Amino acid sequence: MFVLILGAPGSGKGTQGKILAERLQLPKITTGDILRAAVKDGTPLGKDAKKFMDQGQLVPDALILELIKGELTKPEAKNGAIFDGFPRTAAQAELVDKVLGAEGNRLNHILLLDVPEEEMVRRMVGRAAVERRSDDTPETIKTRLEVYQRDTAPLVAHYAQRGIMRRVPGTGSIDQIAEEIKRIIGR
Ligand code: B4P
Repeated sequence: MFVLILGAPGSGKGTQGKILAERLQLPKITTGDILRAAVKDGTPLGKDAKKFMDQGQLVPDALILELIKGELTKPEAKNGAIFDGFPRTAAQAELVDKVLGAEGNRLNHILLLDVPEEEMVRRMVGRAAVERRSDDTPETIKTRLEVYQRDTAPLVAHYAQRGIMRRVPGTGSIDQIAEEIKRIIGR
């Protein structure tokens, strides 16, 4: 089963993706975590990506597409995975379909976490106080929300046409949202 969790920054993708992956016993592929690890390790990808991440911009597709392809073709993701943080652009969405399709697979569920902007900002500001992520500053949060509207929100219309996208109200407790996701997916 391949599940995509879609949503703006701070909508709870990472949080719900982790719960879902543990429950379904599937790997979770999170481009944000992979990129942050690359930055921490000082790899060439990390060095290139850091500039964009610190400004709240997307890391260019030229750097991301190979990374996604590599993750999707790992043996552990052969029978299913939870995708969190990608696709974020039309080119990434196209690649996901292509790589899954080559193995006779497809996205089975697309969950769109729907959260008002003020709440997302509140969460990211709260996280900044705890985790000190370099992109959780007020200025960068604003840019990330704008970039989401410009580059990623168009994917919502694209996926809605397939009839497998469900809007999940993303406010309420983490457990309530996880229960709603369980109800939608049916397991
Ligand atoms: P991400 O790591 O994907 O960051 P994000 O969009 O902020 O989501 P995240 O998963 O961290 O937060 P969540 O909503 O779960 O990306 C970071 C950067 O990496 C991007 O800006 C970009 O530069 C780059 N990048 C990543 N993927 C890319 C790609 N494919 N292409 C190009 N660039 C890419 O949670 C936010 C907070 O809310 C948490 O503190 C959480 O505890 C809290 N929370 C969650 N649910 C809650 C609830 N119900 N109630 C209260 N708080 C809640």
